[in-house]
Amino acid sequence: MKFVDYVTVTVRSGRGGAGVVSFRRERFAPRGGPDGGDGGAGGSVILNADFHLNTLLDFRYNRHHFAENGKNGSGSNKTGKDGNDIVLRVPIGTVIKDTDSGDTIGEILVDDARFTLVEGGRGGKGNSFFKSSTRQAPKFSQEGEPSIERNITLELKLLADVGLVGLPNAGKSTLVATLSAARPKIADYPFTTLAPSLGVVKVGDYQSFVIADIPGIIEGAHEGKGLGIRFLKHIERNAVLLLMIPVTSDDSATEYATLVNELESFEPQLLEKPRMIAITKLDLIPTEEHASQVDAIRASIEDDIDVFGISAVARVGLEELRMGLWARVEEIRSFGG
Ligand SMILES: Nc1nc2c(ncn2[C@@H]2O[C@H](COP(=O)(O)OP(=O)(O)OP(=O)(O)O)[C@@H](O)[C@H]2O)c(=O)[nH]1
Ligand SMILES: [Mg+2]
Repeated sequence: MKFVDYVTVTVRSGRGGAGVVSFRRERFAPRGGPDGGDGGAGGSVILNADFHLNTLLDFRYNRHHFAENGKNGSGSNKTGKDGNDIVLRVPIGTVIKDTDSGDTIGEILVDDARFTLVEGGRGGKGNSFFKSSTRQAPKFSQEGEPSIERNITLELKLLADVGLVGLPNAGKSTLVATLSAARPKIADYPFTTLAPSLGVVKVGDYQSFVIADIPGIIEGAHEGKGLGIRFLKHIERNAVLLLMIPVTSDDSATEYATLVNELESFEPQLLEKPRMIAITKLDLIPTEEHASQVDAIRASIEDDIDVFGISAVARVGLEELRMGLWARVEEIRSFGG
């Protein structure tokens, strides 16, 4: 399955129905007053945020979204039926652009937010609308407004404070499942996670930060191998990257260098984000070796950054990691990184 975080669609509003020219017919008054009804409004195409969603994949298979036209009015002052709107569900964090101008026209930030892409055309007025004291029998009516067509690009930008970076199987999803109420899929094969998802990590009673589970990153990711790295550019600018390396790695310093190199080759600015390291799966080595092993890895890594030892399964080091991430997130929130 291919994950989609970027899609272009064509949307079209419904045209307004026409107003009509009609005159009342009564049994004893062959030519009554004007009674042509108005046309109905055309349907709009509207985006609606849904927090359950985390991909734009559905749009890949369905690129044309044309709302219904309004129906024409009819005699006896009957207004035509409005065309139905099309409501497209999108994940939170979707950025909306006009494809042809390249301008950003909106952003979906909260659940249930709505954004109208193209407004349905208004219905035209029937001839009864144009009746006045000086014009008793207007013989004209209005057309409905035409439909509007627009090419729209949707881009998913994750709003996360912390992005998890690691080779497949590093334990990213397990950490998200342990720290938050999110329940990403976890399995002992690579590329279990195919699309990013978010989890909210609580800090005390009133505060929280958002952690993004991302597909694994592999060597060559910046050239398009694997899935994960392309999502990083959609993460909020001021996010902390948590690089995750299992304690069982043959060579954690090299694994760290690989991850850093992929980040840099893909987008040098990613290295300007603050980063930290979590050595995962500590339960796979004896407890008495935890501290010394983490120290040894810390010493082998050239950068001077925070290194946390954790086991999501045995619940080791999670509080320290949570508070360490929070301290950084808070700093960035108050001082903008
Ligand atoms: N022993 C042990 N196993 C763990 C721990 N954390 C994760 N695992 C196991 O490691 C395997 C991979 O875990 P995931 O959380 O799916 O790894 P991931 O980094 O999200 O992997 P991808 O989504 O494929 O990139 C699973 O079998 C987990 O049960 C841990 O703390 N200890
Ligand atoms: Mg995963």
